[in-house]
Amino acid sequence: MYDAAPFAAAAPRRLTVGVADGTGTGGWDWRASVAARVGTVAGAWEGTGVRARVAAPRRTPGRPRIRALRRGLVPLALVVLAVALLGCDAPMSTSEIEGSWNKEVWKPYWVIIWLAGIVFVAIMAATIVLSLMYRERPGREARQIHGNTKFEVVWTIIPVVIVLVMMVPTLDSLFKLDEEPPADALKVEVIGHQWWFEFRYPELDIVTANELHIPEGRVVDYALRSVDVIHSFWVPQLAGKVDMVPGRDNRMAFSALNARPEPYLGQCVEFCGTSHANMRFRVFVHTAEDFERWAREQAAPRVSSVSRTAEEAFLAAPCLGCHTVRGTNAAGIAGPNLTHVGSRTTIGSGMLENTPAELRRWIANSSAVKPGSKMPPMAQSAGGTLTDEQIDVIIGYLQSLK
Ligand code: HEC
Ligand SMILES: [Cu+2]
Repeated sequence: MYDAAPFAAAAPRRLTVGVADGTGTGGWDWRASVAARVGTVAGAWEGTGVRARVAAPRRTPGRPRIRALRRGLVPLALVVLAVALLGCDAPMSTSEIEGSWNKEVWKPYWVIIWLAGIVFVAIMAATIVLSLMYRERPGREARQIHGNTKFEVVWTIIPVVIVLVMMVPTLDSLFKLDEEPPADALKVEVIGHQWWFEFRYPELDIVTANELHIPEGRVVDYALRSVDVIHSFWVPQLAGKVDMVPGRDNRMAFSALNARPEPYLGQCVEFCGTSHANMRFRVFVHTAEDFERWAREQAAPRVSSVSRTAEEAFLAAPCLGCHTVRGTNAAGIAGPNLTHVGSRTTIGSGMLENTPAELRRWIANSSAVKPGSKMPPMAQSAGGTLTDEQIDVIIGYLQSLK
């Protein structure tokens, strides 16, 4: 067994170490200091010019207390910072509970935060109190408790109980999140492309991109897919993250709790290539009536009031090979469906505002805006085939596709 006797005997003594420099004041010497720390007897330094003498123990009353306080302050500052950050109005923060998924995840999370908080406070308090109560004192010897069965049992059981208390609500939430959605859930297919999101509503005959619209309070049953590499679906304030894997349907179901005018921000969270960081989307949560109206408009073919000459200019350009505009013979599927592109607030998967100036930047040379974009440059100045005038006409057409 481990024998502490020699150390216990040495403990109460304090070593003051000085260099034999003839002044007798005793300056600091690192070798002596290290030797004293590891308990080397002073004799080992005989003849090296370092003299160590055993001095009467000196009391330094303020020091352990300050050290104990300082030890407590750093974690305390971190906790204060974390709490302050939790309170921020951050659009990409999971601590804003706006979806049924987040609400469920926060149930075990609160239990864990409280338990961790209690453990933290108890350990910090014990550290401070014990280090003051049992600080080094002359003539006092530490009692060895190594191998004490009672203590070993107690500090094995306490963590097991803590983990069990965490496990019950965690499993409960895991099973709830995995439940079959109700039969009247709205079905949405989310399809990941490098680097944009396609949203299909099979029951409503809607295909759109990068801006998802859902009714408040109604469970949406998402089928998550990919046509190329692995992407991941995440709307921090609502739900996530679930991977979108080619050749496989991943599912998730949740409802958004509150309709509001500003969108919830989403983001691909699985590295998927050059413009992964530019693969964003928005989620608009409407009241039931507003959602009905939106769905009716989106399910219709392109608005009939568009200028026919502008439409002809669009259809004569290379766009129709990759884009669909329902009601015309543009039926490409490599890029986002543009049937109602004029009704979107952003283009390029959340990168640019949907304004004529930004559309011009995008159409002229999209990869200058979004590195790696799979839409080739269209302006003659960037190696494409269209003149600035032709692009202007097409922009007018796209803006009219409400
Ligand atoms: C070779 C295929 C291809 C051609 C040709 C093409 N595009 Fe695209 N387009 C894409 C792809 C792919 C995207 C999505 C890029 C991204 O967001 O990463 C896209 C995105 C767009 C967007 C943004 C849509 C949104 O909701 O974010 C617009 C607008 C657009 N294209 C207009 C046009 C116009 C106008 C033309 C013709 C002048 C054209 N495109 C030609 C492939 C193409
Ligand atoms: Cu990605």
